[in-house]
Amino acid sequence: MKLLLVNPANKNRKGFVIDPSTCYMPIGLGIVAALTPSNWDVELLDESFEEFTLRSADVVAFTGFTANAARAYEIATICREAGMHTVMGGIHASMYTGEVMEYMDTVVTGEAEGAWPAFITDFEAGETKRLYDGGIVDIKNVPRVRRDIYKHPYNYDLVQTSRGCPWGCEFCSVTHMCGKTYRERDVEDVLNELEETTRPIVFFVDDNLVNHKKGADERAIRLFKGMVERGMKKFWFTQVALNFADNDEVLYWARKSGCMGVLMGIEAESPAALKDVRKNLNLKRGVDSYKETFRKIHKHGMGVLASVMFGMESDRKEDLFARGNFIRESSMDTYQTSIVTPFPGTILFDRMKSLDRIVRKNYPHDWQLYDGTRSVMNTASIKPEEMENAVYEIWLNIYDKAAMRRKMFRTLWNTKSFLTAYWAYAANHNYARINLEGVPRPSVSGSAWRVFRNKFYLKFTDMVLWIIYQLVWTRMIRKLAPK
Ligand code: B12
Ligand code: SF4
Repeated sequence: MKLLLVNPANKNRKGFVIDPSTCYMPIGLGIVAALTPSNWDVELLDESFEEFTLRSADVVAFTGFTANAARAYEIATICREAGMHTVMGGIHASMYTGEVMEYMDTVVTGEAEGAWPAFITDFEAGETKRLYDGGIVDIKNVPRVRRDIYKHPYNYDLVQTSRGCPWGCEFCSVTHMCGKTYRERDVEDVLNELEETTRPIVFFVDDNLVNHKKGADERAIRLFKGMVERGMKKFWFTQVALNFADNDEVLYWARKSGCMGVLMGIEAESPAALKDVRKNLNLKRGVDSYKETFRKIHKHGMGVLASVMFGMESDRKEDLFARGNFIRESSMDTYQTSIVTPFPGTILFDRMKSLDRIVRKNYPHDWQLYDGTRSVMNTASIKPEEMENAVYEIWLNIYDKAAMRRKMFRTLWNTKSFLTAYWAYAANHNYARINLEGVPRPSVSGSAWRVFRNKFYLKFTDMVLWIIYQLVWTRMIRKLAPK
């Protein structure tokens, strides 16, 4: 039997597939592969690297973010016509199941561990069902990701150490999809899986690696110490919340084990905007706590990758620009920015739907716009087109080459780490490429002297960065890669 795993890519968003540093391995499919009996032949086709072409298989199984759903349906239609059995699982299939059933022979909701073995048994017996629900499984039953399927040149290895989040922010699907309870994998098992990874950089895809459960700090320290004790020479980054900076020992071991930086859901600098999206985690600590949190992380040599959103209910146009200024002026090192989007399965989606505020709803076609770079709903005072224009202007400003370079020098000053500064700078470039769909251009307007100075400054720092890249970064990554 042959199983073809497909990670579909939204063809209208080049930014996400511009180069390997913006493409991530779909580890949900690596788990599906691990759950598939060894007598099956398994192949992964990741459209981030390679466009789909028809090939033979008994089962074609898709994963998919909402933004990629329409593309999955396109490919599934071709495969069904060729007589193959199509299945879809993952976030969109779990949150908008009815629609997915129209395009697939079988739909799997929830976690693969709870459903895939039953699907395989039924398929082999020739009696598959239309729907399987994997639910939320006991974390002990999660197998290690089957990594031999990843043949494409991914820059990072993805590893998940926990699932679930109780906070239920309005724009986020995690609480609905992964449950309200933090489920943590055994640290030794995670360390063993880390030893199977082959790339020098690891991304821990937990929603909060150091969560709010009792004992979370100790668990994190055990994990980081374990990496050091086992001599793993990895660099890593992950997602955390403001509490990450509370414990100096966590910060110390995080850095010692190779942490370059952490992604934090900052979302906004204004309490009103945080209240709009129910970001209670940040409201509880207060927006004034950001500065000190960033300082503590910097003190240990790590960078802050802040996730920031535009287009909350109370945002007026001037508030969007004020948020842009906050990004530039605050000491955050990298910024992942997006427009608030009502993803299916979120509280926001249900609220906007009941208020009839969603304007881009010609589904499945319009799902392509649901990737955080487009505005798909009316907020209290801003229409989608106006929102997109304003945010694009902000992007040109914050992802301007000189602005990113200034940030890089500030990161260097704050963290005293070349590596962190370079990582933060490269990550900003990635977000610039994703949002602006290309390499950011330097802004060179103003007086003749200003233009000359800016051009000289950019040329000079381009050269310095090229030397650092060649002499330090590339060499180090090569040295860390397994022989
Ligand atoms: C890591 C991650 C990323 C990585 C991508 C990694 C990758 N290649 O998949 C990066 C950083 C690139 C990313 C980007 C974005 N992300 Co993201 N991301 C995540 C995160 C934190 C973890 C995903 C993960 O790998 N989990 C671990 C694996 C094991 O879980 P899984 O994929 O869900 O798979 C399990 C089940 O779903 C199921 N399953 C999955 N596929 C299949 C297939 C079959 C056949 C079967 C049977 C089962 C099955 O079984 C698996 C094992 O239990 C999730 C949050 C979360 N906790 O889910 C958000 C999440 C998926 N991201 C989200 C969003 C919105 C985005 C962005 C739009 C953000 C932005 N503005 O830039 C972009 C979109 C990228 C794109 N290409 O379009 C949303 C998706 C909402 C939606 N409905 O689409 C999520 C849910 C977070 C949220 N806020 O709600 N993301
Ligand atoms: S945004 Fe973060 S804290 Fe809020 S529900 Fe999602 S994962 Fe939890």
